[in-house]
Amino acid sequence: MKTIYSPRHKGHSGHTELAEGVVVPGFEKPERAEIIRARMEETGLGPVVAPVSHDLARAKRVHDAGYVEFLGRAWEMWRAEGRDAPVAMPFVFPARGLRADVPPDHVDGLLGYYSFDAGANFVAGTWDAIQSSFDTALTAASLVHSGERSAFALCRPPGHHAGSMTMGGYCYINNAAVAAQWLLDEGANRISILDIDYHHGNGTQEIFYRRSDVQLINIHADPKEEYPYFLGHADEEGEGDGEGFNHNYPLPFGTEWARWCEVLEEARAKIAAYAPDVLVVSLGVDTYEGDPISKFRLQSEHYPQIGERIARLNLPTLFVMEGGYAVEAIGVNVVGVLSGFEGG
Ligand code: SP5
Ligand code: ZN
Repeated sequence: MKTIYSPRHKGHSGHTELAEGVVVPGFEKPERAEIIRARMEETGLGPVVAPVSHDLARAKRVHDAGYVEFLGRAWEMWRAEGRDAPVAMPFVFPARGLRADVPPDHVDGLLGYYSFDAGANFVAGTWDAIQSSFDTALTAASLVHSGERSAFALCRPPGHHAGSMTMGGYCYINNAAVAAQWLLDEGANRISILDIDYHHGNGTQEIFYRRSDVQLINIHADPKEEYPYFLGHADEEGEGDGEGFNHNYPLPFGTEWARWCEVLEEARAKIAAYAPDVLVVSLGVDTYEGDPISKFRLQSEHYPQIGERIARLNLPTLFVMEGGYAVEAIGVNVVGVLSGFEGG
């Protein structure tokens, strides 16, 4: 299996986030991708290759055009205010009772207008990293489209929290959604997205909620007690044409392999019944017991078993990197899934 990777992700570093009332270094940091790449090379599972540049028009197939353009301008607008702060972050949001239909002109207003939380911040290299992550997803998608059984998009920053016009949760462009749309535009009829990140993929759900050409399955911590709190309940089944094509499996804190795996089997049955042309896996390993921000209890030995079970669907499969913050184990866990898939 080829891994698509670009060192340009490293420009997105040095940012901070709010956690438990304190500004702390971002959990979503460059070491994550570097450790995964090193592990991939060490295990010899396949070559690591650079992405090919793609037109941002492909991002605008699932994102608002003004939103994508703002992502490209945010850092220079921040600098134009004469600020020295190395991190641009929002602090005001168009929540209930405020107008969400008029984009402001000022960068502080725009950062909040296009965000659902304060978790997607900008430093000087962020936009370049976002573009490389987008290119990585589409380059991997094109490998699968041209007949490879699988590919791994080592995307950083991740994407599944990014909605059609909202960033948040470390995500800006929704790489899995952009890849799924690209595959449809290139001739696929149906795509399944299996999101196994610990957090609900609210952005991907929002993007495809009214569509029947993308089946979305999410296995995640119950939003009643975990981030992103405001989407991911079991009764969200899709709307309009999308009715019945969205499946959420919220699970409690402390969920262990036995239960998680039962749910994976339900997900596999749903995917098999839908019979997609391609399976896109939003691959987060923040389900790991040692994850610093998460509360499931999967162990490293379980990740190859996830890969094996996904492989048994016997579908062209695109893995897209999402979360996972236990850097000491992230390489073993991610490459565990991929090697389980290759062996299965
Ligand atoms: C892609 C992805 O996995 N995004 C996750 C975004 C989670 N944002 C909220 C993090 C809350 C962190 N709480 C810190 C607890 C430390 N003990
Ligand atoms: Zn996550």
